[in-house]
Amino acid sequence: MRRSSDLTPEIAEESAWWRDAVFYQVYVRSFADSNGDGVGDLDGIRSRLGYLELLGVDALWLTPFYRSPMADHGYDVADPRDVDPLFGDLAAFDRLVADAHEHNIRVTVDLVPNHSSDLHEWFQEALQAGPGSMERARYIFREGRGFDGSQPPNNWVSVFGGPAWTRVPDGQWYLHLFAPEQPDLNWEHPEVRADLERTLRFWLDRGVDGFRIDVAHGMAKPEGLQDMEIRTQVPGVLSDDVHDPRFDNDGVHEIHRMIRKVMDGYPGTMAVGEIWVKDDERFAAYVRPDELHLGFNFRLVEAGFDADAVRTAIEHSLAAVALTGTPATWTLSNHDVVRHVTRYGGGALGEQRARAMTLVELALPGVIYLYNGEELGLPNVELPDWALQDPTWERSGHTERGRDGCRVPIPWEGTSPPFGFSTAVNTWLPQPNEWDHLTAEAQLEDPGSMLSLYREALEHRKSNAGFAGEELEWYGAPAGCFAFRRKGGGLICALNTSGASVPLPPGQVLLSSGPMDGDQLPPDTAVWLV
Ligand code: TEU
Repeated sequence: MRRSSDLTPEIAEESAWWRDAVFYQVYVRSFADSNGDGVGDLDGIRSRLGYLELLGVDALWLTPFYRSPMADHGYDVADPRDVDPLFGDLAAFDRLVADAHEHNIRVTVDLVPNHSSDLHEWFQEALQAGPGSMERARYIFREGRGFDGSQPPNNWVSVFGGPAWTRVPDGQWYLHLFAPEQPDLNWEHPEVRADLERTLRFWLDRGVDGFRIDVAHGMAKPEGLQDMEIRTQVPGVLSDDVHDPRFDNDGVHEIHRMIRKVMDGYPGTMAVGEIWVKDDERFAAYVRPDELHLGFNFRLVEAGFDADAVRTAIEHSLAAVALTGTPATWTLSNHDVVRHVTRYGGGALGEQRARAMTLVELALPGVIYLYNGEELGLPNVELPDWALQDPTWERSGHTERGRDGCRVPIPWEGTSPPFGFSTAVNTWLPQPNEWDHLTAEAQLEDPGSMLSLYREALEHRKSNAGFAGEELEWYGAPAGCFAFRRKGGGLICALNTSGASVPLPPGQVLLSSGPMDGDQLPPDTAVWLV
């Protein structure tokens, strides 16, 4: 296992490997199952490292694999320093890190500091200890409002629907911005901070190369816990500029400075924050030199398949980090949002547009995060009610179907479920029978497949001088289209979201997302030129 002394700060600075890295988000329970229980696990990931190397990714982001009752599929952590038996054990984790490094792939892991599981020993102690105890002080317990305390302490709602407070038998209420099984930790408490530092060092000492920080805009709460402005909340949409007191409170930056201080003792490691903050200046505060190395922004996820909307998302994202010296971080999908093949219309059109947007994303300067099977062109799945497990489904009174549709296990080979994901036919979420044409096996040798497009694009991005530099310049373009040029290396990327073919910009076609229309760029297509 590597110790922090393996790299000198100078080498580490040079090896700021993450600044143009391609990460692959492994949704652990849906990537590959090694023991036939129908759920993905750590040894399953290890068995597919050759595929990930062939795909051409530089690093992995593993979603939570820690001990958890799985009320929110692992984002309710009962022990942040142990592996849940569902996914293996610490020895399996160590094997995975060692083998990934052998394949020249780095490993980053999820960190869930905003809340714990309600089965975490601390929360169980808090329930036993009663009001005013130091055990309760590790969480956010308050007396209720109303003459008998029967009303929640404020009007905050949970991201998953319903109130953000749950009352315990002795009459106090505790805060949970997500599910009741995810009580928010009190970040004013020294033991909470000390425990996170312990967790950071525990995984860094096991050789991880970094972290993805869950709800990085959470943790700090406003002193008075004042009421929020209740607006209709569209799930998965960036909150607008009206400040939401539940998130993005200034106290959060001291927490990120503490995290960064620990990580600076492990040169060559990095942290990316999940930051659902729309205001560019407030977003930029998270990636200052003494805070996070990178910050997810979700503008590309939120933009529809429209050249103007995509250009605005790109310009906004670059502007947000321009003053910080931090590269932008791009993603089209993750485990919380509808897969982009479906977002762009589904079926053949959705696939065609997803191919185009992949070339746009991979042409951009900075860091890329690919999501669990997007390289196979997987769509969102309309799962039957009986299969739904996302807490959103229950907490929204069966009005929000939740995120399971983007989490269906990857199809690897064969012509019917479980498509090589597992030896168990009953996988934790059912795979559609018609995924037989989407398996990695069916696509690997097909030059026209989505998988081949990703492999070729990633190869060019890694090796072609056209991708040098961090700045873009925009060309004039017909309505519904755009073209930008990487000012450093000269690569040009053009996108046509209009309804008709348009003339190509000048240059030699390096790669296109679909067939050209003579010397014209057809609709729903993107092209790279050098
Ligand atoms: O999601 C965070 C999240 O959903 C909120 O930040 C919300 O989307 C945003 O504030 C809306 O404006 C993370 C994980 O990615 C997700 O899977 C977990 O369910 C959640 O945290 C709780 O840990």
